[in-house]
Amino acid sequence: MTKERFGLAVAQLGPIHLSDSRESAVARLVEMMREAASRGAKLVVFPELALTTFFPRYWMSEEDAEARFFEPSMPSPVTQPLFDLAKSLGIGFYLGYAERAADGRRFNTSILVDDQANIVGRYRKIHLPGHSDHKPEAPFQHLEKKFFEVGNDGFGVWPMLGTNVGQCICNDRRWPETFRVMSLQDARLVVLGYNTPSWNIHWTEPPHLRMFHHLLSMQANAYQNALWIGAAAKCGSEDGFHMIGGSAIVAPTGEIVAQSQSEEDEVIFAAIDMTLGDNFRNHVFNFAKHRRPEHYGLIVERTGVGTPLAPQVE
Ligand code: CDT
Repeated sequence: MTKERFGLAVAQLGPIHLSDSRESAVARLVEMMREAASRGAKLVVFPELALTTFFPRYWMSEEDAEARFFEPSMPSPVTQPLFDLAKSLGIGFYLGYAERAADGRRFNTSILVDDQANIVGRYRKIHLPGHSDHKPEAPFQHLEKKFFEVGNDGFGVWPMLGTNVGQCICNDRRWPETFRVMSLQDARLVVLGYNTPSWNIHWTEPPHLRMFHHLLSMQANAYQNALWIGAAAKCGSEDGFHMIGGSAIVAPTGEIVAQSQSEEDEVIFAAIDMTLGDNFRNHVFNFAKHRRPEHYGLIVERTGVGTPLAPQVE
């Protein structure tokens, strides 16, 4: 592998059922971390909420959810083997989990851990999808707005493993602002985990569009920000509730260089060229030269449509 190449692995998880223990989830992550390291990975990306089933699909009280699915510390006794193995193999990782903070607040969180098992970056999910009320008519719930607060750390980028790594979580990948805020901090690689149900409870959407929009979002954002993206699914049927796979490594060209083939535990790998984005960064997406922030004010002034339009020219 030449000096410029960065070994990136994405470790997709198949289903985690309600009855599965956190220990069994960690054992699966440990096994995939070993495989990632054996294939030359410097960093392995695990999914969103990787230690439990995707519990926001179930109606329950916040207290119940907290007792059953949240981590009050990280590393925790149950995740310590992951940190120990990362250190002994010299590999970094991204991990998503439900965080109960010291002040009692709850977040949908991910961390970046370096090859010495130090937590170097924490991200708390900002674009929380779903609802907070009970929808008994729906086939399942999507209660992220009930169980989690909106993240309060912003979108960060961390120097690690010889490059600049940004992180986000699932629904964030559909929003161009997520990636632009990170690319303005010189992110070269953005990693994320996701749990994307195959059915939309809010409107009828053919399942094939779920995969299309997932890949479209990442391909467009990788290209428009000249960065690499590594995205890890938790997928397959969790107790009868199906979620899409499609874990992928996407290049700054917008091309997919690796994609999972199953809906099970599966490691994908690419030796990625960290110079591949340079042409885009230096030319078509030379931000310093071509961006026009004086015309982008509405991006931060308006949440949505509804305030007055631009004055009409007579
Ligand atoms: N976990 C998560 O954020 N899931 C959402 C489902 C939203 S429905 C469009 C996602 O964006 O995949």
